[in-house]
Amino acid sequence: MFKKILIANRGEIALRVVRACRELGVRSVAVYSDADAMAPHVRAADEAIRIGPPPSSESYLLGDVIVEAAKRSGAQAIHPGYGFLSEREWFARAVRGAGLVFIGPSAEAIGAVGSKTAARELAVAHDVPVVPGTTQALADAREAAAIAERFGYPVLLKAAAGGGGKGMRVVRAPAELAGALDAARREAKNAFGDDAVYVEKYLEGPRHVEIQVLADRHGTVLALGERECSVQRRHQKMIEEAPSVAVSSDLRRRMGDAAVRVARAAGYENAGTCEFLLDRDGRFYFLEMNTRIQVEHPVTEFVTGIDLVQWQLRIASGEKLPFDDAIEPRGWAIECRITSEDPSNGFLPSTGRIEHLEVPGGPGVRWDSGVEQGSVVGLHYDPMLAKLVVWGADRATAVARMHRALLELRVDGIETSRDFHLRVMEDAEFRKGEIEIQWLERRLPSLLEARSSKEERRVAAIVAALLAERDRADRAGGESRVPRETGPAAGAATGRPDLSAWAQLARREALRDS
Ligand code: MV4
Repeated sequence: MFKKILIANRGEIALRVVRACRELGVRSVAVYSDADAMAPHVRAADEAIRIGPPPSSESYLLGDVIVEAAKRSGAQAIHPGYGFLSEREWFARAVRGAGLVFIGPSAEAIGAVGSKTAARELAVAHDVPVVPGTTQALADAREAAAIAERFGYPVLLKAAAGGGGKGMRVVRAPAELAGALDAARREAKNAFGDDAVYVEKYLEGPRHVEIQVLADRHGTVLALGERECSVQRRHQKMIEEAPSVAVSSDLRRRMGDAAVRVARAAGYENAGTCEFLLDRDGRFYFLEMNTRIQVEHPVTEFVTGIDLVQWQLRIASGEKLPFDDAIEPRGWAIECRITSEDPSNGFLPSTGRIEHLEVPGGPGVRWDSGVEQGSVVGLHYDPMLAKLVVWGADRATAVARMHRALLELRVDGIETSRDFHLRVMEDAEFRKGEIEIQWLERRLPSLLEARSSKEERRVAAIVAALLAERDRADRAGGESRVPRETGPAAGAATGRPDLSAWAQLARREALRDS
């Protein structure tokens, strides 16, 4: 095992890697930008090195600076986390070139599945189903029309270099094709510097299901089951779970075999994920392979009992995977991504200081966070503050536990996605597992106007009771135990806080039937 590694990331994933290091007796070196000088991941690591000013482009994305920091610190390996440099082929090569170990797949394996069309061709060559379509870049609208005719409308134009839904256009009729092709090309050119676009048949309302893979350098490639990631908005996942209600043992085995074939064909080593679309008839289609540890890896850890980040380090140091059989999930895990976004305001990023933080705990609860009370949340990095992950014996138990854990969570000072997640946990369709990739966007309006959660009503009832107590005390001419200075500043002019607006709201909320 390594004696010391450098973690080329920040926030919750950097802290997650520090924890794995400590359990393995490996020394950890954090890197940080000026915005993160006091961050939890920096204090948690054994050593820390400043790499630049707050913008990622001048800090966490500077591969050379990070490799230099690793060499200077005496680290033997670099863990890239997710995002930033984690899937850059050139970075994996630069790390190796500096005589260090990249904790992830080889540069060649990243290259083999890095482009959408390359991964698609690899899959086809190894009997892994893909959505019907082509891989060749379209020459012009005439060729696009001919191919669309062959597969039938609706079709989806996709950027070959694509990712995150950029350069994608649904085309429902021939008349829309030329315009959509221009738009897809322009977007692809802007985002990836490559305007190659190809055609697939468009699938309506599939689920997004992915398979976790672990591969060592001794020829063992394992599929560790699926994650259901359909609850997403604009290609940002909000909630993930393992297993998926839509995946039987038999389907799990077939999807796992397909993922293992892709990983083997790519010469894959370390942790990776194969993404699939799963249609209503249980047919699955390979989309792409992610060559990093993913945000949602804890749900797989909960249901398999396997520490994926520890295994990333073990594999990179040459250990052999000791498991060989197909692993069946035990129980159910759900993750909510707690972000500094305001769901009632179009998910606008919210910034400021976390004035007060109460973190959930108790049975089956995991809180992976890169922030703490007092942290200042700005706009330089991803809005994900923390991942709240729970485990339960079955899905209903896990949903109830997530609801309870969200009730325990309190973040003051910035807006977060917490209330939105509470409402999803209360939603009848979600509770039945009736979700697909368009579910959230379709249901968002009704989720946001859903009546306030039970907890809000409880708080309101308490406020109403306190106010009633004060009114009684006023009438009796006595001194109330409810202090007046806790009210809003509305009464500043009179010197007496005016609580009437709160009182009205509280009574209305408290009188709603539960
Ligand atoms: C699709 C599709 C429907 N039909 N391909 C979106 C990003 C990229 N990774 C692939 N994506 C999709 N490809 C065909 N032929 C629908 C999506 C899609 C999607 C996929 C996974 C997770 C979220 C999604 C949200 C919208 C569309």
